[in-house]
Amino acid sequence: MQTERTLVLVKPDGVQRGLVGEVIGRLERRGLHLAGLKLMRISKDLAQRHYAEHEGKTFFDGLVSFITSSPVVAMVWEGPGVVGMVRTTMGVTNPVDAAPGTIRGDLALSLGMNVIHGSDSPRRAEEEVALFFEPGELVFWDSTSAAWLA
Ligand code: D4T
Repeated sequence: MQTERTLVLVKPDGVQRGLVGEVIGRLERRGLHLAGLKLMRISKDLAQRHYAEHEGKTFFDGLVSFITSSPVVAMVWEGPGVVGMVRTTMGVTNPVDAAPGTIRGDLALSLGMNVIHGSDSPRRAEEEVALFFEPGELVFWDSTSAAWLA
Protein backbone atom coordinates (compact mmCIF):
# COMPACT_ATOMS: atom_id res chain seq x y z
CA MET A 1 0.00 0.00 0.00
CA GLN A 2 1.23 3.49 -0.86
CA THR A 3 2.42 5.76 1.94
CA GLU A 4 -0.04 8.58 2.59
CA ARG A 5 -0.10 11.66 4.74
CA THR A 6 -3.07 13.08 6.62
CA LEU A 7 -3.89 16.17 8.65
CA VAL A 8 -4.90 15.72 12.29
CA LEU A 9 -6.05 18.54 14.57
CA VAL A 10 -6.45 18.26 18.31
CA LYS A 11 -9.33 20.73 18.56
CA PRO A 12 -9.62 23.49 21.22
CA ASP A 13 -11.55 21.23 23.61
CA GLY A 14 -8.86 18.54 23.37
CA VAL A 15 -6.02 21.00 24.01
CA GLN A 16 -7.85 22.63 26.94
CA ARG A 17 -8.64 19.25 28.51
CA GLY A 18 -5.01 18.12 28.31
CA LEU A 19 -5.66 15.39 25.76
CA VAL A 20 -2.83 16.20 23.32
CA GLY A 21 -0.53 13.50 24.70
CA GLU A 22 -3.36 10.96 24.77
CA VAL A 23 -4.19 11.57 21.08
CA ILE A 24 -0.55 11.48 20.00
CA GLY A 25 0.04 8.32 22.07
CA ARG A 26 -2.88 6.49 20.49
CA LEU A 27 -1.70 7.34 16.96
CA GLU A 28 1.91 6.40 17.79
CA ARG A 29 0.78 3.09 19.25
CA ARG A 30 -1.03 2.31 15.98
CA GLY A 31 2.40 2.51 14.36
CA LEU A 32 1.86 5.76 12.51
CA HIS A 33 4.68 8.24 11.98
CA LEU A 34 4.50 11.90 12.95
CA ALA A 35 5.76 14.08 10.08
CA GLY A 36 4.79 17.56 11.33
CA LEU A 37 3.56 19.17 14.56
CA LYS A 38 2.70 22.67 15.77
CA LEU A 39 0.60 24.47 18.36
CA MET A 40 -1.30 27.23 16.57
CA ARG A 41 -4.28 29.52 16.69
CA ILE A 42 -6.42 29.02 13.56
CA SER A 43 -7.40 32.31 11.87
CA LYS A 44 -10.97 32.93 10.75
CA ASP A 45 -9.81 32.86 7.12
CA LEU A 46 -8.07 29.48 7.54
CA ALA A 47 -11.10 28.05 9.39
CA GLN A 48 -13.47 29.17 6.64
CA ARG A 49 -11.24 27.61 3.97
CA HIS A 50 -10.75 24.38 5.95
CA TYR A 51 -14.49 23.97 6.54
CA ALA A 52 -15.60 25.40 3.12
CA GLU A 53 -17.65 22.24 2.39
CA HIS A 54 -19.95 23.17 5.32
CA GLU A 55 -20.50 26.82 4.33
CA GLY A 56 -24.22 27.67 4.40
CA LYS A 57 -25.09 24.92 6.91
CA THR A 58 -26.70 25.89 10.20
CA PHE A 59 -23.65 24.86 12.24
CA PHE A 60 -21.04 26.62 10.06
CA ASP A 61 -20.68 29.87 12.05
CA GLY A 62 -20.51 27.98 15.35
CA LEU A 63 -17.94 25.60 13.91
CA VAL A 64 -15.71 28.48 12.76
CA SER A 65 -16.05 30.27 16.12
CA PHE A 66 -15.22 27.10 18.03
CA ILE A 67 -12.15 26.09 15.99
CA THR A 68 -10.76 29.65 16.21
CA SER A 69 -11.59 30.11 19.92
CA SER A 70 -8.27 28.87 21.35
CA PRO A 71 -5.14 27.02 20.19
CA VAL A 72 -5.17 23.69 18.39
CA VAL A 73 -2.37 21.21 17.80
CA ALA A 74 -1.97 20.59 14.07
CA MET A 75 -0.16 17.46 12.95
CA VAL A 76 0.70 15.52 9.85
CA TRP A 77 0.80 11.74 10.20
CA GLU A 78 2.28 9.39 7.67
CA GLY A 79 2.03 5.71 6.78
CA PRO A 80 0.41 3.25 4.42
CA GLY A 81 -3.37 3.77 4.58
CA VAL A 82 -2.95 6.48 7.23
CA VAL A 83 -6.07 8.42 6.20
CA GLY A 84 -8.38 5.49 6.92
CA MET A 85 -6.44 4.37 9.98
CA VAL A 86 -6.75 7.78 11.62
CA ARG A 87 -10.49 7.90 10.82
CA THR A 88 -11.13 4.51 12.44
CA THR A 89 -8.99 5.43 15.45
CA MET A 90 -10.96 8.70 15.82
CA GLY A 91 -14.43 7.16 15.66
CA VAL A 92 -17.47 8.72 14.00
CA THR A 93 -18.28 12.45 14.23
CA ASN A 94 -20.99 12.27 16.90
CA PRO A 95 -19.59 10.91 20.19
CA VAL A 96 -23.01 9.45 21.01
CA ASP A 97 -22.47 6.99 18.14
CA ALA A 98 -18.68 6.61 18.39
CA ALA A 99 -17.57 3.15 19.44
CA PRO A 100 -15.82 2.63 22.79
CA GLY A 101 -12.10 2.26 22.15
CA THR A 102 -12.08 5.11 19.65
CA ILE A 103 -10.79 8.57 20.61
CA ARG A 104 -14.24 10.15 20.29
CA GLY A 105 -15.99 7.14 21.81
CA ASP A 106 -13.78 7.33 24.88
CA LEU A 107 -13.09 11.06 25.23
CA ALA A 108 -15.43 13.36 23.26
CA LEU A 109 -18.19 15.43 24.81
CA SER A 110 -20.47 16.54 21.96
CA LEU A 111 -20.86 16.83 18.18
CA GLY A 112 -19.00 20.15 18.20
CA MET A 113 -16.50 19.40 20.96
CA ASN A 114 -15.31 16.11 19.55
CA VAL A 115 -11.58 16.41 20.34
CA ILE A 116 -10.03 15.57 16.98
CA HIS A 117 -10.17 16.23 13.26
CA GLY A 118 -8.73 13.89 10.65
CA SER A 119 -8.89 14.29 6.87
CA ASP A 120 -11.68 12.19 5.38
CA SER A 121 -10.05 11.12 2.08
CA PRO A 122 -6.58 11.03 0.53
CA ARG A 123 -7.55 13.92 -1.79
CA ARG A 124 -8.75 16.08 1.11
CA ALA A 125 -5.69 15.07 3.13
CA GLU A 126 -3.36 16.47 0.47
CA GLU A 127 -5.34 19.73 0.35
CA GLU A 128 -5.52 20.06 4.14
CA VAL A 129 -1.83 19.31 4.72
CA ALA A 130 -0.99 22.04 2.17
CA LEU A 131 -3.42 24.44 3.88
CA PHE A 132 -1.85 24.04 7.33
CA PHE A 133 1.84 23.31 6.66
CA GLU A 134 4.67 24.68 4.52
CA PRO A 135 6.70 21.88 2.89
CA GLY A 136 9.73 22.89 5.00
CA GLU A 137 7.79 22.21 8.22
CA LEU A 138 7.46 18.51 7.38
CA VAL A 139 10.01 15.76 7.75
CA PHE A 140 10.27 12.66 5.60
CA TRP A 141 10.31 9.38 7.49
CA ASP A 142 12.24 6.51 6.10
CA SER A 143 11.02 3.61 8.19
CA THR A 144 13.90 1.46 7.00
CA SER A 145 16.45 3.96 8.32
CA ALA A 146 18.08 3.00 11.61
CA ALA A 147 18.75 6.70 12.24
CA TRP A 148 15.13 7.08 13.39
CA LEU A 149 15.58 4.31 15.93
CA ALA A 150 18.93 5.47 17.32
P1 D4T B 1 -14.02 16.95 11.40
O1 D4T B 1 -14.06 17.57 10.03
O2 D4T B 1 -14.01 17.96 12.49
O3 D4T B 1 -12.95 15.95 11.53
O4 D4T B 1 -15.30 16.12 11.57
P2 D4T B 1 -15.87 14.97 10.67
O5 D4T B 1 -15.14 14.85 9.36
O6 D4T B 1 -15.95 13.74 11.51
O7 D4T B 1 -17.31 15.52 10.45
P3 D4T B 1 -17.89 16.61 9.49
O8 D4T B 1 -16.90 17.04 8.44
O9 D4T B 1 -19.22 16.10 9.04
O10 D4T B 1 -18.16 17.84 10.47
C1 D4T B 1 -17.19 18.84 10.70
C2 D4T B 1 -17.33 19.34 12.12
O11 D4T B 1 -18.56 20.02 12.30
C3 D4T B 1 -19.12 19.69 13.55
N1 D4T B 1 -20.55 19.46 13.33
C4 D4T B 1 -20.92 18.57 12.38
C5 D4T B 1 -21.45 20.17 14.08
O12 D4T B 1 -21.07 20.98 14.95
N2 D4T B 1 -22.79 19.96 13.85
C6 D4T B 1 -23.22 19.07 12.91
O13 D4T B 1 -24.46 18.91 12.74
C7 D4T B 1 -22.25 18.34 12.15
C8 D4T B 1 -22.69 17.33 11.08
C9 D4T B 1 -18.37 18.51 13.98
C10 D4T B 1 -17.36 18.28 13.13
